[in-house]
Formats: sequence, structure tokens, C-alpha cells
Amino acid sequence: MSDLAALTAAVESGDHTGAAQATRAALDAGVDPKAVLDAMIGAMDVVGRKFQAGECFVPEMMVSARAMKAGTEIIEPILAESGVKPEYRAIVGTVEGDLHDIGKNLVGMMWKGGGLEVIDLGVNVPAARFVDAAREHDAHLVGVSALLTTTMPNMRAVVEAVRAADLSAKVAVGGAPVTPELAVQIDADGYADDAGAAVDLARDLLPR
Ligand code: B1M
Repeated sequence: MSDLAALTAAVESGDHTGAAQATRAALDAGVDPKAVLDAMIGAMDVVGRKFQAGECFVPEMMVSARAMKAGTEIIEPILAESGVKPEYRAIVGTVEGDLHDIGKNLVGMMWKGGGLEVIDLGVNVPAARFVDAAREHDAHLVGVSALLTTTMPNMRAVVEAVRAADLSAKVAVGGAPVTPELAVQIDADGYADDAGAAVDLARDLLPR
């Protein structure tokens, strides 16, 4: 079995030790860190489809998420190695009511890799906390993630709170159920489909 296949299998089965070992083995073998990340994202997709089909349940999703984290913790410093002092600051968080953090963590990781300083507020973040943090850190960008159709509308409150506070920070949104149309409807400054696209979006939104 190739290292990437072993990694996929480890994330799917929730084997965090195996995921860490396979990640290290793939990197040692010279596999591109982005390909390693993509293998884990693909595995989480499989877990999500199984959950939807009633073939696995919340505990299985949790152990898979833990296995993916074991892999991403190894990749993060490599992706973040830019050696350049960050010119811009970004706040990231998962919207209020939502506990999913893997996608948000990846966006934060990729933004760091793209040269931004990133302040991660975690999950279940109320709109007022995004605003307080953006003000406190004089942030240029606020990134909001949502994974549930039920919490996605809470992103509107973040956009509104940022505008009401008269902050100049741009607001970027994303997450599996979020669409470019929704981003326009809630007056966000931009939408990105995945963590790679979030880097391009940040470059578009921030002045050079
Ligand atoms: Co949850 N869950 N979950 N879950 N979970 C989903 C999202 C779901 C689609 C599964 C399914 O039914 N197929 C479904 C939502 C259905 C819906 O709303 N329509 C669901 C559900 C229902 C639930 C619960 C309600 C289940 C329950 O309790 N009955 C519950 C809700 C808890 C809550 O939040 N209040 C719940 C709980 C959980 C766990 C805690 C067990 C666990 C999360 C653990 C964790 O995050 N630490 C979990 C997991 C793991 C998933 C799935 C399987 C995987 C999510 C994930 O991490 N994907 C998920 C199914 C799926 O998405 N396939 C599912 C990998 C990650 C890399 O992708 O987060 O989409 P994603 O991020 C992507 C892009 O979306 C984008 O970039 C990333 C990729 O590069 N992106 C951004 C994300 N944020 C961005 C921000 C940006 C730009 C891009 O700009 C700022």
C-alpha cells in the first residue's frame, strides 16, 4: 500500500497513530504536502458520505477528525514556512452554533503559509467576538467558516457586526454548504471553495 493510501485508510478508520505515521512516511518519501492534505480531505469526504448513508455515526466522525488532525499537525509547520514577516493579519473562526473546525483550521494553516498572521478564535464564535478580535488585532481580514445549513445564516450576523463596527477588515466566508450566491446575499467580501482558493481570495481582497 502506498503512503497516501495508508493515510487515507487511517483517516477513514480513525487511526490517529497510523495517520501520523503515514503522513511522516509520505513527506519523507518526498510527496508534496498539498497532496498529503488532499488525501486526508478525500478521506473525510468518504466519512461524510458514509454518515449521510447511515453507515457510520458521530463517534466514527470524531475519531476520523482526530486522525486527520494528527496528520495536519505534522504538515502545518511545513506549509507555514514562508520566512517572511506577515504584513497582514487575519482572524478566523467557525460561526456560532457550529463545532466543526477542520476546514477552518486548514484555511488558517493555508493563510499562514500564504504569509498572513492568523489569529484563530476556534469554534462556536459569536459575531461580537469576531468584531472584538478584529478590532483588538487591527485585522485586515475576517474569515468565517460554517459547516451546517443551520449555522450558515449566522455568518450574516458576522458581516453585519463588522460593518456596524465600521471596521475596514474584509470578510471572507466558506464551508461545505456555503455558496458564492450566499456570500453575495449576506454582503460578504468574498467566498472561497477550499483552503487553497482561500489563499487566492485573501490575495485578491488585500491590497498589494
Ligand atoms: Co458533522 N456534519 N455534525 N461532525 N460532519 C457534516 C458537516 C455533515 C455534512 C455530515 C453529513 O450529513 N453528510 C452534516 C451537516 C448536514 C447539513 O447541515 N446539511 C453534519 C452534521 C449533521 C453534524 C451534527 C448535527 C451531527 C449530530 O450531532 N447529529 C453535529 C453538529 C455539531 C455542531 O457543530 N453543533 C456534527 C458533529 C460532527 C463532529 C463533532 C462529530 C465532527 C467534527 C469534528 C471537528 O471538526 N473537529 C463532524 C465531522 C467530522 C463531519 C464531516 C464528516 C467532515 C467535516 C470535515 O471536517 N470535512 C462532515 C461531512 C463532510 O463535510 N463531508 C459533517 C473536511 C474539511 C477539510 O472540509 O470543513 O468542508 P470542510 O472545509 C473545506 C471547505 O468547506 C473550505 O475549505 C476546506 C477544504 O480545503 N472551507 C472554507 C471551510 N471553511 C472555510 C472558510 C473559508 C473558505 C473556505 O473562508 C473563511
